[in-house]
Amino acid sequence: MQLRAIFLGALLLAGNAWAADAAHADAAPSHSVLVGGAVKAPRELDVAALKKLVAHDTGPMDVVCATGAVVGKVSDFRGVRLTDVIDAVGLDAQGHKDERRMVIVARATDGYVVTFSWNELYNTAIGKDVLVAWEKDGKPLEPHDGQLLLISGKDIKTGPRHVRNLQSIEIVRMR
Ligand SMILES: Nc1nc2c(c(=O)[nH]1)N[C@H]1C(S)=C(S)[C@@H](COP(=O)(O)O)O[C@H]1N2
Ligand SMILES: [Mo]
Repeated sequence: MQLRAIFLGALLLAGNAWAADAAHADAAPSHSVLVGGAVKAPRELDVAALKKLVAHDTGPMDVVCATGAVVGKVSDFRGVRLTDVIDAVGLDAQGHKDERRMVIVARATDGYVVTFSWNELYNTAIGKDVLVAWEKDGKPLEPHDGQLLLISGKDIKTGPRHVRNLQSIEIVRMR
């Protein structure tokens, strides 16, 4: 009876480990972010290129799933503002009214996608805390996060726009 319980316990533990791995297994590790769409010229930036921009830290924050579950406690994400990344590449805006049409699409290697608007990034307080990050808790990201992730630190639920394995930023001009 006791042996059976131990065996079942071990099976459960192994199952959990497998499930945790499987949850991340679909995503290839990202190593750079391609910024394209309504920009002057598309550009691919890796960690070294991003480190040439001004770095910012989120400070302590929770990663909270849309369900409300706290899925991560982080003391710091370090990266650069998404607005600084877009500005470094150069938005292709035809006058100041054109910017308002822009939707910013962040995509991961596993096909996970989230969106921002130009106004949200450049014209609300949320924008200042949207980072393309290469460091978590003072260390390079874990392999399952890739080399780059995106985080929106001021979101109510921070999980949804915590994009592991960030691969591209596309600027879409709405018609
Ligand atoms: N690339 C990628 N990022 C993702 C997801 C995903 O499926 N793929 N899931 C999101 C969800 S639903 C949540 S709650 C958070 C949780 O972070 P974690 O998966 O690192 O625990 O990541 C988000 N980022
Ligand atoms: Mo989630």
